[in-house]
Amino acid sequence: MAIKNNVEEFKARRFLTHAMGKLDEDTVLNLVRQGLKQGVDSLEMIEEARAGMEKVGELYDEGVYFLCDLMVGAEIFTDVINLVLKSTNIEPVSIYPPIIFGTVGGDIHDIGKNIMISVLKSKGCQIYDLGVDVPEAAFVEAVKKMGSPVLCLSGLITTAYESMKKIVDLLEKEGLRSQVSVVIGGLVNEAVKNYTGADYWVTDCAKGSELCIRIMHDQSSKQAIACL
Ligand code: B12
Repeated sequence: MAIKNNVEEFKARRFLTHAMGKLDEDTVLNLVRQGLKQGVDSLEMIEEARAGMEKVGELYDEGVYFLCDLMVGAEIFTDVINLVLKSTNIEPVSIYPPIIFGTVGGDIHDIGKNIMISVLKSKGCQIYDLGVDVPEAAFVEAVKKMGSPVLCLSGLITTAYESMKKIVDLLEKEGLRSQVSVVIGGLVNEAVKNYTGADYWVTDCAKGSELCIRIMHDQSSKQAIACL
């Protein structure tokens, strides 16, 4: 039965963010199990846990947490994702070319990338995952080879922005820019989008998957019209 009472629902969500921020693994996993049983939306739970990870990052910044704590956070978050994904069981069946995805050069953060990929797969998309710390040219080669209308770049450290910009410049140089929409995610915002020359920025996996599917759909409609 879904949580009916708004106040209770609100409290449960705050608890998840709070427990994640405190790296309280048992509480986090129990809240997620309970949420799954009660029919709470999986993507919303992921977002609540992600907000807790932001807190972990802030405490690391303030010198309260250390690198090992970031790693513990990453492990708990991965357990959350595994729990949530066990409850969705959809095989990818896509009529579109694969979406190209990767964490850009110099950056090894991949939790967000992997979540986005799992969500997209659960919605029937095919993904070509280039992994982490991917050189700029590899993204451009993949766009050329696969003819995908969507290129997804993940980046969480400031140096990642330079790499994203180089990828967009390289796409331009190779004459591929107009055929592919560049979507960036991770620690990004409007200013980063403008700096890098990307088309869209996203920090929410539900919005990210809707956006990618919409782009693929629009692109294929355009191609169909061009063939008439
Ligand atoms: C976990 C973590 C780590 C783990 C990463 C494990 C892993 N396998 O990814 C470890 C411990 C390895 C790590 C290492 C480092 N980290 Co770190 N890390 C974090 C932390 C706490 C959480 C990141 C995370 O996983 N969040 C949860 C995920 C789900 O959120 P997300 O990535 O934003 O993804 C969501 C959306 O953005 C979206 N998304 C993500 N990508 C994309 C792409 C597309 C196309 C779309 C549509 C959507 C999308 O999908 C997700 C949906 O929920 C952040 C703090 C923070 N505020 O984010 C610091 C943080 C990113 N790390 C930081 C730093 C400094 C480092 C290190 C340099 C530390 C060091 N001294 O070595 C190294 C970096 C090494 C490198 N070269 O990359 C800084 C970066 C600061 C900066 N501005 O440059 C942060 C912000 C911490 C801080 N406040 O100081 N880190």
